[in-house]
Amino acid sequence: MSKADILMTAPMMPVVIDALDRAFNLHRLWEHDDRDTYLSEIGPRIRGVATSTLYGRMDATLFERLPNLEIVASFGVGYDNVDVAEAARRQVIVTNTPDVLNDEVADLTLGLLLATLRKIPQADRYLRDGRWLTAPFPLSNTLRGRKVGIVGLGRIGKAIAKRLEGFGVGIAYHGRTRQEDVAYAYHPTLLGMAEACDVLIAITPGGTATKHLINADVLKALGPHGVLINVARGSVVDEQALIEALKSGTILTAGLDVYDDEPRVPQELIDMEHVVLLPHIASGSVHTRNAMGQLVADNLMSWFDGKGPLTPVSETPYPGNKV
Ligand code: NAP
Ligand code: 8YV
Repeated sequence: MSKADILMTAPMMPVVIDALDRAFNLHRLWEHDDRDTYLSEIGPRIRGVATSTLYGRMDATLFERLPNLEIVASFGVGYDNVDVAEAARRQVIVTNTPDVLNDEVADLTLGLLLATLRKIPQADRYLRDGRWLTAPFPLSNTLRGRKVGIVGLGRIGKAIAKRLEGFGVGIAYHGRTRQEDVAYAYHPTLLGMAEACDVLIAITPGGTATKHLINADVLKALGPHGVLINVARGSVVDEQALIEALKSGTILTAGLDVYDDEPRVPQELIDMEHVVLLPHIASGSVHTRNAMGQLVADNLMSWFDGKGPLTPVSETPYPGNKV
């Protein structure tokens, strides 16, 4: 039987490229300077796409060039890089990489929270600059006595909450629906939760539904002792309002892993000594990225073996899959 033609939109890890090279005719879009001519030539043959949240969007224009597309396997649990409405309209299945990254992202979130409050990167810089030789590092803020509000108590949000339990802090959550099987305090409004908490951790999907969910009003409600941790998507926070809030002392500090226009980060944030900025690394260990990559390959292989997708997203469900 002939192998299916798969398009990879940007370079992925060797685990994915090797697996797909073995099982399919793999076409590497990024190796072609004249993308338009290349797509005209191979587009009609393409039945599957492997794409990533890291590079470009799988948008309506690209769907248009792939008239026989059956499945898009996206690397990452968030899939705001894929126009899922367009995929659904064309009856194309979209898959993501849920669960295999929950613990890694939750570990990093706790690390970022502690780094932000206890000023771990600043203390490291202090020692390297030789400043310890003249005076001890100034005392820091604390996690002690705080109440943490999780914005989005999903798979990763729950893994974060479980870790927070070990730190002995209060835990609350906000989402569109109350979850009957969890004991944490539910806040039907984000404003209400921000008023009741002094740490917010954002871990929702990106996209239009959550755009600027955390805005100037929410930051004001969080207050001058408040800390924002964003490991969701840059779009979830009004970045300009956050910069203003950090400058004016409306909130105390922030720890960010994600930004509006990655990999570009506003100079105003970079210039602030009291915030902690990470380059979108929450799932970025070799172990977890390999597991995510394997799931991309497994979704495509399962589909072309006639066994259906393993992890289709809810907007493009597949009979027999529980999404
Ligand atoms: P999930 O299981 O689908 O959980 C998403 C949560 O967000 C749900 O609890 C949902 O609750 C809530 N939510 C959705 N829309 C909302 C809205 N409009 N307002 C308030 N809450 C909303 O997803 P997950 O696997 O935990 O992943 C969550 C997200 O984390 C991903 O989509 C991605 O954007 C981000 N992420 C980032 C990194 C990183 O490297 N920084 C890594 C992994 C994931 P309701 O349905 O009740 O509203
Ligand atoms: C990855 C992520 O950094 O899974 C997600 O939604 O944001 C991260 O795990 C990203 O997907 C890499 O492309």
